[in-house]
Amino acid sequence: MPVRDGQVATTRFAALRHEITKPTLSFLMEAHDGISAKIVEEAGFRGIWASGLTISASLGLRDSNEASWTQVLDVLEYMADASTLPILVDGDTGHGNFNNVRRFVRKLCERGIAGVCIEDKLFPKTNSFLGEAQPLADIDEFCGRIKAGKDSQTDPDFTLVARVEALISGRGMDEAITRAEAYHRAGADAILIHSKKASADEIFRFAEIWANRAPLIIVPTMYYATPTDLFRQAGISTIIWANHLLRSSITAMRQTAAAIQEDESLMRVEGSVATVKDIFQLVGNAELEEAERRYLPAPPAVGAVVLAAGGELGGLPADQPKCMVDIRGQSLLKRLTGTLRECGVQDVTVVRGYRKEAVALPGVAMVDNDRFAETGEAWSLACARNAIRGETVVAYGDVLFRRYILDSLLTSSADVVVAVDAVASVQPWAGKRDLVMADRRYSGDYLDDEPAMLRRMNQYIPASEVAGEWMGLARFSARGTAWLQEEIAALEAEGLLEQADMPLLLTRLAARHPVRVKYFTGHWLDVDTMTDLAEARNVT
Ligand code: SPV
Ligand code: MG
Repeated sequence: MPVRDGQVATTRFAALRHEITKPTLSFLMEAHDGISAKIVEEAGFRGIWASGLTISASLGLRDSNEASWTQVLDVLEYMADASTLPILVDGDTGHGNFNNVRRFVRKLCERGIAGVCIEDKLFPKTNSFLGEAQPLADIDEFCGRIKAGKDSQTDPDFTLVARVEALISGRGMDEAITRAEAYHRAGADAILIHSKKASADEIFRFAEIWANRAPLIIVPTMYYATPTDLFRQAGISTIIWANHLLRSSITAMRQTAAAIQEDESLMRVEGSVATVKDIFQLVGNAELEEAERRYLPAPPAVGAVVLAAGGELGGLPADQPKCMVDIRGQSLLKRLTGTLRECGVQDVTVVRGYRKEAVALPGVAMVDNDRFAETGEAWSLACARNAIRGETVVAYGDVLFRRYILDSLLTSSADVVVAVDAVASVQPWAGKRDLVMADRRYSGDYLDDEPAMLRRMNQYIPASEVAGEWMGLARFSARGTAWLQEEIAALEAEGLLEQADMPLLLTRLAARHPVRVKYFTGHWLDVDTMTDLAEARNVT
């Protein structure tokens, strides 16, 4: 339950009542839909003003009861769902006579709307800042609306605010006070005294005469320049900032629309608008992901085998195995398994060999290739045979890559797919071992999604034929994994398993089965030298 000023408000009704009745000044911030309600809460406000003007305007309507009261109720439901704050709704005139107020209040209570403000005008209302001398309701009739509203609330803490329009309608201070007194006697929990003057003088005069007989609420839209401390000193209970989120969004939307229309491009606006990620965060996508894990059947687990038996990184002190080098506070292996896990690959098996006692990571299974000095990668992979089942990722233990690269392999429909850096085909490739020849080279398009198939992988591909460099990352579907097991068995039967490397294994696989090449352009590296290590420390 929210703790407010040391007190525990057990409901939103109680929370609003507390805001309005507590001795210090409170603030309600305007919202008009679910997302603006969230933004009010995010900003730290303790209550929301659901403005009639801005809810109407956000629907493209005038503040003249063009939206029906049930349509307003629907908007309120979104707002209440989107935020935990109490909402005081602008109930206009109550949408009719006492009978309409009764039904409105009951429905508000049902939907957890903490309070309503009704104004002493006639249905259909007109915004207070339009025209002069708008007709006011008969005092007794309006008192009937107040009583009916109070008699209909189903929560004892529901707040009914009576709004006095006498000053705006030019009826003078005496009538304003008379009306406020009558409304208070009729049961209103607070009085909203409204003014459209640029100076707050009449508000201060009213507050002085009123002398806090009931909490006093104000809306300084027109007398915005008055320092807030003066309202504090005048004993005002609550200030409503009545329309500023809608107004600021109109300004922002106009600027963005004009820039895009003019430029026929998003470049100018991209840096200044909220990110899509921000939207996901605001509407709580993280909660949905967690709920999916709780309620959806778990997808078949994806495993990974990381080949980390190989030797030390030249130049590193203390014979450190390559996968354990420190990249800004985390071992390379920890970063690699972290990326795997972020992509949903939980069961990670590491094949270690060189300085195996130094290779350890909690929650990661270790398999040893004790013959690492005289065997190759295929042998290491075969050491982890038992972990190669179902969908499996195979990765070198010295690579780092951006998460989207693995995400894209995991969502591929191919049974075997290898990540290939196409930029490597235009870079100096001499000395690189895992060069790729494919049936189609990278098109150069940002989104190259056309399938390409692996033909060969080794260090002898002629420069003119190189399609790129394998990043040391491959994904096998359950079927692809079975092919991989068959190929390991075939190498073994032919006496080649001890010396085979991954390029040979993948080339043989590609001769029998489709092996898809997925092109990327950078965003990965393998750590072979101290220079690579320095680069890894920079980019990760
Ligand atoms: C609203 O926000 O809809 C109000 C305040 O009623 S005002 O527009 O000032 O009348
Ligand atoms: Mg209004």
